[in-house]
Amino acid sequence: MGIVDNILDQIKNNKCETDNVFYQALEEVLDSLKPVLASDTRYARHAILERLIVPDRIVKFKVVWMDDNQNIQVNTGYRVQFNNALGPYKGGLRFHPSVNEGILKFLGFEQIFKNSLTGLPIGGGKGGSDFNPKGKSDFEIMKFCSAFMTELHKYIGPRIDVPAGDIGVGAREIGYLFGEYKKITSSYEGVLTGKPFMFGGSLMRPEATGYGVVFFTDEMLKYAGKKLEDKICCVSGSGNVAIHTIEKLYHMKAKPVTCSDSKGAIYDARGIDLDYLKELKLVQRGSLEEYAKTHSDAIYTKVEDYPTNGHEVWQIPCDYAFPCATQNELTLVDAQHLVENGVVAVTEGANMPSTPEAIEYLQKNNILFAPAKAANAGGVAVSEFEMSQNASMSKWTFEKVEERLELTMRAIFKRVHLTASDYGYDGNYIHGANIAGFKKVADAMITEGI
Ligand code: NDP
Ligand code: 2IT
Repeated sequence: MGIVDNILDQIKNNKCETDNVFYQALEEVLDSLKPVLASDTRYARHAILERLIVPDRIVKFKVVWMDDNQNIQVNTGYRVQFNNALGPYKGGLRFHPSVNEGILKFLGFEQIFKNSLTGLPIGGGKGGSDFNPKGKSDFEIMKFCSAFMTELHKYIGPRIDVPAGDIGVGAREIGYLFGEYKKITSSYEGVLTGKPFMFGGSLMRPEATGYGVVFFTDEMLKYAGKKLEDKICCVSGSGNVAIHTIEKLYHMKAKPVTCSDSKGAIYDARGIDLDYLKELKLVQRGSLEEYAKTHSDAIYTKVEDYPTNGHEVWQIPCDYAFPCATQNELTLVDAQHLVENGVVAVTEGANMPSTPEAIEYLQKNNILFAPAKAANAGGVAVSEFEMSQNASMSKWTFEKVEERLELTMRAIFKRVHLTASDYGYDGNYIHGANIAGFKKVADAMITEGI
């Protein structure tokens, strides 16, 4: 039995149920690394895998806050500081009732390799809470964020750990978190990214993940002699990543025809009405059901219990598919529908949105597949640009940020493509991303000693 199988076996025997997604992420990365470990014995000698799969630390804390009815509420907060070989821990905060340690370990683990792929000096981390922002007043969001930061501030800092947004955490939440950090520490510093522009946020951070997803796809398609122009695209989700993926697809003259939320999916054959979608989801924080009421040609399908159900988006014939909502939302059945309907490429905007069975099926059918840790790295890349701007007390223009984001995403594609080829995995961008991301972190760990 090889080292990888040994490690996976040990973890499998000891894992609890919430570790399922973490194990899924581990299994994929470690599988990719087999040839690297076989050809370079330094990694085994320095026990790199054994060290890499255990977070440096997990901070877990109680968050007590008062709701608008003056009831006291108790939630759990976490920060998983996974690996800082390449730079300060860096990664988002997720506020969603499903959040637990296993989900944050999976996200933190993925973040190590994603951040390494950007070529920027950032390590991997993730955090969040089981707090549900849905239906809460602005004041309640503020109270929760303040209470969360009362504990979190002890563990973060611009050279220690720099959180940002993720599901349920956008500029509003980051603003309240920053305000509380400043109050407690009396320090005005770039300790969070995704801040509103007026107090240190980078231009284009809100758009960065979605725009980056499309730049990456464009580069991948170019290599394959294909293009985005005039092509039908199916996108899932209707949050930060989905909306800005749709926006950049329009810039590239493609036609996005779907989006979804936790309650249902929209198919608008004329192309998603982006201005309306932004107003509905980002300003009013409403449900997509409203879209169908105001767009008589659009088809709305109600969904119970997303993402266990809710696969309508993947039944619409399209050239390119962009899962941008949450983990494991694109299953084997969805992959079968996509292939039957002639899909050419799938790009992951969300983190680990495709199940292993779906990926295997897509790859067997020669569908171009762009894995999340490479394709959605644009968000964290612009977060690092925000850290740079904060450190030098400067502001970059929109054009400068976009130019650097585009260069970064196209460079990530090339690195992933070349690495896949170097290891005999031509066109397998999962292996390419895992190996390229790993090698930089592992080499740094060796050089830094134990
Ligand atoms: P948002 O909170 O802005 O949007 C999430 C979207 O997914 C919403 O439309 C939400 O529906 C929908 N959704 C449906 N089901 C679920 C579910 N079970 N759990 C969570 N959301 C669900 O999040 P983001 O757009 O920021 O994040 C989407 C994905 O992209 C996540 O996987 C995240 O980790 C990843 N990502 C985010 C980055 C960022 O910069 N924000 C960077 C890189 C990756 P509803 O509107 O009903 O809530
Ligand atoms: O998954 C991700 O890359 C993010 N949520 C963004 C992290 C960041 O630090 O900007």
